[in-house]
Amino acid sequence: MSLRYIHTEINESVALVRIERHEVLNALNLHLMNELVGELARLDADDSVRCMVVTGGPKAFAAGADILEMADATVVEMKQRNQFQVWDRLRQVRKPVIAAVNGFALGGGCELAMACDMIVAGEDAKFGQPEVKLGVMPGAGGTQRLTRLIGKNRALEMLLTGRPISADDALNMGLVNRVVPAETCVQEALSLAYEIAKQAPIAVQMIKEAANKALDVDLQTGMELERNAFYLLFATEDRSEGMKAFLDKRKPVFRGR
Ligand code: DAK
Repeated sequence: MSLRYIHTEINESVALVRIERHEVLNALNLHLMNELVGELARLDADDSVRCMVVTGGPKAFAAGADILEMADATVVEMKQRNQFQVWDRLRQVRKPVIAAVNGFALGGGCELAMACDMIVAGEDAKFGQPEVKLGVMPGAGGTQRLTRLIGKNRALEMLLTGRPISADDALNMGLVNRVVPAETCVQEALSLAYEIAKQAPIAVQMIKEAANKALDVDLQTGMELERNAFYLLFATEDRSEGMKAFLDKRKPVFRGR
């Protein structure tokens, strides 16, 4: 099915998902968000895909939610739109998603990048939560994820001034995994994705789930969850293959079973 704002290419078990609404710096309107999350959910269910990369254009990953779409909305209209649902669905994606960010990642765009599991940033990337300048606040996890990732004081400086930070500052604060030349950003994210796609898929998904839980639960609960997931992996064919391949001194062939 062809989508209006989202274009996907699949290569060697990795899906590259491009947001293409460049005329408005990839502003995330409802239609676009529904397409994006629908596409990620579809790829999540596709056995031929093991890892995904989400990217935008050279000038913007995404400059936030579509301000035009929100400008005249009433509380009732905002509530009826139920935008949270689509962001909640994004959290249900089990396979790793890497954001390749060039240019602006502002407001909902920064929240989208943070909703991914890792961020590779081009050296020209700019991250920010400028909602305060519009008289609102982040609505898709900005106050929560940013605080967890970079700490409350630094997060508050960004959230309360609305001032964007550079890719290098984002790296120093732990918001992104690495900073690379802008023109190689997508390729670097794809290389990371290919490396992950070679690992045992069920282990990869369980590691993602456990690491995400680490941010939500106390240490004891997290350790128990990790232990149970660890035991469960002993039921997979990939676990037998991985250990056998090591002992045979050859590369494992993981089938996701
Ligand atoms: N929405 C709509 N259009 C946008 C836009 C946006 N966020 N950002 C840029 N555009 C449009 C501009 O209006 C302009 O359109 P034309 O005038 O050409 O028709 C075109 O993109 C190019 O932008 P500029 O001419 O402004 O380009 P510059 O290089 O001069 O400036 C900029 C780039 C990124 C600094 C500037 O465009 C800018 O400040 N944009 C707005 C950034 C922003 O405030 N973002 C936060 C939006 S609020 C929720 C979930 C999420 C959210 C809310 C609720 N729920 C789950 C309920 C999120 C809220 C937000 O993100």
